[in-house]
Amino acid sequence: MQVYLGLGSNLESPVEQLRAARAAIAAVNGISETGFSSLYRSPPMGGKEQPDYVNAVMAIETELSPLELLTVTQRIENEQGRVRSERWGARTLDIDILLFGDEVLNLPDLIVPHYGMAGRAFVLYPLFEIAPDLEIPTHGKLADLVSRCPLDGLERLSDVA
Ligand code: ROI
Repeated sequence: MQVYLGLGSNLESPVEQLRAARAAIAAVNGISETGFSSLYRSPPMGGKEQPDYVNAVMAIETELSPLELLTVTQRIENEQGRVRSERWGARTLDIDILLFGDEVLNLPDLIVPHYGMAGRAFVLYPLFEIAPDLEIPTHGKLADLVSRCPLDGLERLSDVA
């Protein structure tokens, strides 16, 4: 299954956090990396005063089920010091399952396509960079979503993670 993951960090060397997350994800049995976007800097979305984020999107091919993959992403978040304190708060690492093939999932712990992705510049632009022809289930063409989404201060940091 072709899957896209959204990665974000705004604490404790965000670039290093994303690098470590990429390596940890790619090292899992049943997952292989098929793409990785540039790194992007983005102002925090959501009210709280907090540092800018570094965001990226990773493409993987996986044999895992959606919930098996969720367990993996949560383990890696926890291993990288994620503390789930406040909603919308700063975090060392966030890994979101954006798309799972063309599946639409409404499970108690997992909603796919990711509920906020269609309006978030820090998800749409990196995703468009590595998969410009995607159709997003229930949302339509990625290219159309991007063209309707303001940059909101998003800046590309580099071409390699
Ligand atoms: N804001 C940005 N720019 N990037 C994120 O990854 C991000 N993640 C979050 C909230 C707090 C909603 N804001 C964010 O979880």
